[in-house]
Amino acid sequence: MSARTARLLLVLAAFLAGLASVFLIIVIVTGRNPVPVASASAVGGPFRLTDHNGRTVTDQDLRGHPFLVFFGFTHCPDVCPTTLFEVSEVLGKLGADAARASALFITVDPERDTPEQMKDYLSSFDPRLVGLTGDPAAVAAVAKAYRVYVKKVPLDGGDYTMDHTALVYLMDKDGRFVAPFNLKRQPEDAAADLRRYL
Ligand SMILES: [Cu+2]
Repeated sequence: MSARTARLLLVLAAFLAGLASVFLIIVIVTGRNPVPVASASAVGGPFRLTDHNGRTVTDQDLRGHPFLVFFGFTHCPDVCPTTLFEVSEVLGKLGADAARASALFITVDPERDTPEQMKDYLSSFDPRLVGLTGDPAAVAAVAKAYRVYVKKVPLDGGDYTMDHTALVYLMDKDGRFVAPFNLKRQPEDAAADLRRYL
């Protein structure tokens, strides 16, 4: 092997190693919040859960209004609070029109997220946000209907966290899935987008 070929191979090896590490980082980063792909009609469905005031809420109660749905949990370190803050900003920009739309925060951690815990947690966000919880089977069924990935991950010391899909779903007034709702834009733009479905 000539010195030149050896050097080329070395460069190639370094390049591939770099590529592999970049790929690994992408997998690790996205692996925390896998986004399942599903057709529109396959997202959403009937549910019966309990809101943060202890009242029963079903999908039928939401008919006639578009709504946003986000799945998460109150012990979430950053994705959930950031998303709920962004949704709060959109509700703020909707102003009075927010009365004709809903924004749901459905827990993926019913074990810890009791209605009281949800109420306490949501007090930091727009008061129009509705926290929903229920028995584990009911919550698992809703998560499944929305094609939400949920995984309990044990932490050192006996604690645990939840890996979960971090999409916000926009549902229309008939309860049909429209599209993932983009919050990475100006809140007034997101509000204008939501207003089109009122
Ligand atoms: Cu979260």
